[in-house]
Amino acid sequence: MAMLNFERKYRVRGGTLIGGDLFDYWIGPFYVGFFGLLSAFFAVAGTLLLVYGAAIGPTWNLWQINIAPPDLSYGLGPAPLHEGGLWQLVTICALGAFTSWALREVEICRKLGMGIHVPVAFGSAILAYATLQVVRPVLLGAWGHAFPYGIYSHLDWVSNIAYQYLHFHYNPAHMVAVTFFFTTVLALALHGSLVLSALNPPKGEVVKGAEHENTFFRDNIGYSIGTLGIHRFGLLLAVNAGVWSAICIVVSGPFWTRSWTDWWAWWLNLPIWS
Ligand code: UQ1
Repeated sequence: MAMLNFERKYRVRGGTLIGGDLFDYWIGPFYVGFFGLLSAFFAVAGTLLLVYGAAIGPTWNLWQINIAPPDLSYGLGPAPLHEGGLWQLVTICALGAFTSWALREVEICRKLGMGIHVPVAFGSAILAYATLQVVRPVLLGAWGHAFPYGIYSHLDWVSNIAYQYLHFHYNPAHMVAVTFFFTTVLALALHGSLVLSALNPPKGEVVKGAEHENTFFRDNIGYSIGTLGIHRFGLLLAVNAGVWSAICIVVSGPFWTRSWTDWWAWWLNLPIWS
């Protein structure tokens, strides 16, 4: 891909977190950096380990390939390669790739003199993954509590954990997380459609701007959050979806072991009913 002529101006030196100028270069359109190389290394290593796991497994059926965590009896110790050790290495590679990618984003932000909002937002997704695969298993005392790497197997894991708490949808933090996910989708649909409606008018009509966007929502619901505000609101919604996902799974087991329907007994037990 050819470098756009204005890009030269933005390909500035420095802003790296480690290594100085050593890896401060681009390959085609991509910034490399120390964390770019590290992220690529972990991604390739993790993928090869998954392919190896599939090769020693019983099937090449893409839906049924399964790289499982160690048995609960291994606790938090290292497991033999073919008995969950692969899963442990893949998890290290995944976390290495995700955090390196976030730090590469930070380096790009620093080069451009921008805020680090994008890597912080990505951080909420990394947090949710790390909570599922590391924090909760550590609190429960075994890697076997983490989910397996496989299309059907991870779905079965989710289903089984959900039934372990009878009705997972009664988990109040899960309710909050789901609400944030849906509200994120609503906000992006409203924002995307509003911007397209203003910038892509019917043939022959002049392009509209922020005044029209504000007026649409003032006419419609009596309030406009504004063109900067909608992006702050979207970030708040999306980050909270990740954070509440982490909360809803980390409380399940380490802090609440019974049915999530039982948790609501606090409501029935309020003294106001007697
Ligand atoms: C909005 O008010 C606004 O400001 C003009 C936008 O900016 C382009 C938007 O995209 C959206 C969706 C809204 C409406 C959102 C709320 C929360 C009132």
